[in-house]
Amino acid sequence: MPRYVLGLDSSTQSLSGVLLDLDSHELAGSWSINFDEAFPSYGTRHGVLPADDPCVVHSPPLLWVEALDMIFAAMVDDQAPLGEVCALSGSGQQHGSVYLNSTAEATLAGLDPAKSLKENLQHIFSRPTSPVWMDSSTSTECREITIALGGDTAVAEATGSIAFERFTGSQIRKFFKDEPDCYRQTAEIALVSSFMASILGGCIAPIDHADCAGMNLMDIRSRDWHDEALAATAPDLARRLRQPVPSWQVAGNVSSYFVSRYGVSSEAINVVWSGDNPNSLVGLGLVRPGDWAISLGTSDTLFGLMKKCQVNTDGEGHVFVSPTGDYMSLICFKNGSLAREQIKDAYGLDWPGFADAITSTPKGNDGKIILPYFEPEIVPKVLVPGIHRFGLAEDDAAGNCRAVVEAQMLSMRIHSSWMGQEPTRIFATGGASSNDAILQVMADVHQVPVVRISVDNSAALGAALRAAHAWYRNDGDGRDWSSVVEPVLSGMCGETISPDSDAAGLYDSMAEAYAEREKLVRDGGQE
Ligand code: ADP
Ligand code: XUL
Repeated sequence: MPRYVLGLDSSTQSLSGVLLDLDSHELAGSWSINFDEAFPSYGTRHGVLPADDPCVVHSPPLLWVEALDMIFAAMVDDQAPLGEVCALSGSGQQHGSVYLNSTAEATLAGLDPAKSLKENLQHIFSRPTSPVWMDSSTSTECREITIALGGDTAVAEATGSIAFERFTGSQIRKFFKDEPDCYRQTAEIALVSSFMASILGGCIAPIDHADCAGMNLMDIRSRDWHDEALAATAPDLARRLRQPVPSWQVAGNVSSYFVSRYGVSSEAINVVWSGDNPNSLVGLGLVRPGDWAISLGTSDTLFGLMKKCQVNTDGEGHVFVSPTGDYMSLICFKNGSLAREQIKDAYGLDWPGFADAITSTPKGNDGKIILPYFEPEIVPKVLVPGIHRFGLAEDDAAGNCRAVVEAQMLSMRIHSSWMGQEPTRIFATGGASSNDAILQVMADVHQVPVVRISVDNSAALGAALRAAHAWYRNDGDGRDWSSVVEPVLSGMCGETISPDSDAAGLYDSMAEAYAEREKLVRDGGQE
């Protein structure tokens, strides 16, 4: 009998699902529900509620509940083989939190298949909205937590990241301060991931180590709640949180609600959900230390698997636990495609023209450098936008094209060194990864092979692969991570771009030169 695993992805704007055939290693179907389009009555825009204060960004969790019914109904409409699903798991947008009252546990255990999930669950919330990762209204609370724990370095060493506004700890603190009565009525605090897993399993599902690392509340090394962080956040917090668990933990079987209503196999195991970035790590096949991915999207994001826990105390990156049980980094560079596009457009080029310009110029660009902060930059932290050229004329079109891409790759190299782990290979994904010239610069600057990979929804696929891994593990089949992910992902990998080893020394010196220029600009010096 064929066996399938289901991976769901509850993201900011949509709920998606992929069904993976474990025997053929092929995708058997994919579905997606766009929140704004499917549920206009909630009034969300791009999945979040409009607010007077632009720093306050919440979503209604009941919308996610309704979407879960809708996606299962869509799968049934398409005659997806839900009766042959042996395991399921999911991905939630990281950091967002859901607040449940004391009726939640019993209500989840007694879901009535004759009613919709919305009808079943509408009274379980102690807070009708959930702050999500786009919320930046908690600077005061971040400061309070940081002071209580002894400064940025102490918070990062303890929890894997300095206190960030979108991380769950400061969000919980703000809720406790602003709405103490509602906080008092909160029996359980879930992340988006554990909330959705709780519905699927019909019980309160624990938070997995990987997503838990985005809360500023877990001891990143012991993977238990950090008592002082809990105390600095809100009173009696420990009793509102379950013990965090490894990402391969099975949270029971799927709830009978989904068995009766949608025909999901009653034997299907519900593997704890995780955050979108940890899931994407697996969905892109990063299961060995030294495996990195660089996503060249609107912003550029670098994430990598690390064996050892190294933290960054300057706020330039995060350390999460990886779903494999190792660690992972996440670093976000804002001026990604945004900057490449500005340069391309400034010289009237299209993408092939931009690529030709890069290949027509020498590696290292004869020492010409640009610092392309078209927008304020996250890494390194640059608040005032500005374009800074060194030895590079503004009318040198080709020089500027190479300079912007070299700058981005050098910046990634410099600002990932805190990981203490060199990459052994880099998977390139996102819109700009179709550009060979850009990937060649990436390979040359990092001096490792770059593999182009194209995965439609790496978070949902990662969730399906985690479900598969947990299912094999549960079944006594000692299959390692590589043998779970590689048969599925090999078909999604394109060609490998090899580094030019002759350019190694050149980029070592250029990294130093670039870092000096960056320091000069950040210190307010002149080019
Ligand atoms: P996101 O998911 O972050 O919105 P994508 O991963 O879809 O973004 O990437 C979109 C970006 O890819 C576009 O903004 C564009 O600048 C860039 N892009 C598309 N094609 C190319 C190309 N051939 N070379 C370089 N960049 C490209
Ligand atoms: C990561 C972050 C986002 C969210 C939503 O720290 O805030 O990537 O996970 O995608």
